[in-house]
Amino acid sequence: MKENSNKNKLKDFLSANPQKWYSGNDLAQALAISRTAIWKLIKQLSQEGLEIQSRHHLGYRLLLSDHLNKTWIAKKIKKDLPPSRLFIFPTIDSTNIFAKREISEHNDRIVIVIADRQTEGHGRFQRKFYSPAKSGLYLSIAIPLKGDQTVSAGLLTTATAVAVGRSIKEVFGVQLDYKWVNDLYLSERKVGGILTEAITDFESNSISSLVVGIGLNLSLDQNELPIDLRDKIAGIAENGQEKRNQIAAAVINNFFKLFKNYQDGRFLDEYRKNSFLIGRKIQAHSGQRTVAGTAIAIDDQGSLIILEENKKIKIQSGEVTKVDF
Ligand code: BT5
Repeated sequence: MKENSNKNKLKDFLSANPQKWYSGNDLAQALAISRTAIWKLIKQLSQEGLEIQSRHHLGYRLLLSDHLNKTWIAKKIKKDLPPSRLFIFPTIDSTNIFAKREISEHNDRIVIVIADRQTEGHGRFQRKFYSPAKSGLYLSIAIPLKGDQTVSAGLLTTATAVAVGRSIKEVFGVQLDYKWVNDLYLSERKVGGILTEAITDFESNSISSLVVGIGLNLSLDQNELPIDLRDKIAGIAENGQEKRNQIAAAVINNFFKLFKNYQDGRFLDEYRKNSFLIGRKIQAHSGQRTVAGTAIAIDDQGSLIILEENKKIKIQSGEVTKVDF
């Protein structure tokens, strides 16, 4: 039992400053145990999959690689974030499913959930979202709403896209393209998507919470991809998965920064600037309706405006199914 708690203490200690070297002596002092005990614990932690490097004159350090690091992410999430609970899983059915369940049971705090792999990752209309291990970031944020808070789905999804775009720019130095409304592209390949869902309170018939799911391919093995996705999707960077922790923290911080005032739509210019639909001939579906024409604008509610035979048509929800490049 004691050994277990020392093991967790050591894990937390190393995780608080990944990449930093600690001598065996420093660690022994910090945990008030012997250097031999430290050595044994390091061995155990390594066997459990934690990447700990050891060097003769330097000591030990935790590598901040593709291992999702809860302590590190929690530390990087800005202190002014609303009260939240953070969950990290090696494998889960779907982070959106988990977040929905958690927020339905405890509607008092935000739920943030990240997984290394999803077995039932999905997009809109229950379409499968390919979510293999050690490749991407699968993250959901569930937010309880106060009775009088209104929701604008178009603005929430576009704001989330901008939050992800800013994060990718910060960490990888590249700018994503947005394909209205929830798709994230890089060099004409889809590299991620957003799934926003609302939970309705049956009695008051109002939205009690929101769930925003973000799936990002950080690096994908093209040879492993399902055939139907091979020419369509890609990863953001070679070895991109090594920056998963940074990306996770950046996405969470940027999301909440925008979420505070997302309904003012001030971020929309950034979305428009990086939308690759404007000016292109497209086909879109909204409910039963198909619209074909030129995408001419994204309005102040995040709706897509299409010029079809000289008539301006506004699409509030739906999706673009064809784009002429
Ligand atoms: C989306 O749906 O693109 C939103 C995906 C949201 C996934 C996140 S992951 C965390 C959270 N938990 C979940 O279960 N979901 C969210 P949609 O626009 O419907 O696009 C789905 C289509 O994207 C599929 O039919 C494929 O064509 C394509 N696709 C599948 N896997 C993909 C991947 N890994 N990367 C890019 N495109 C993919």
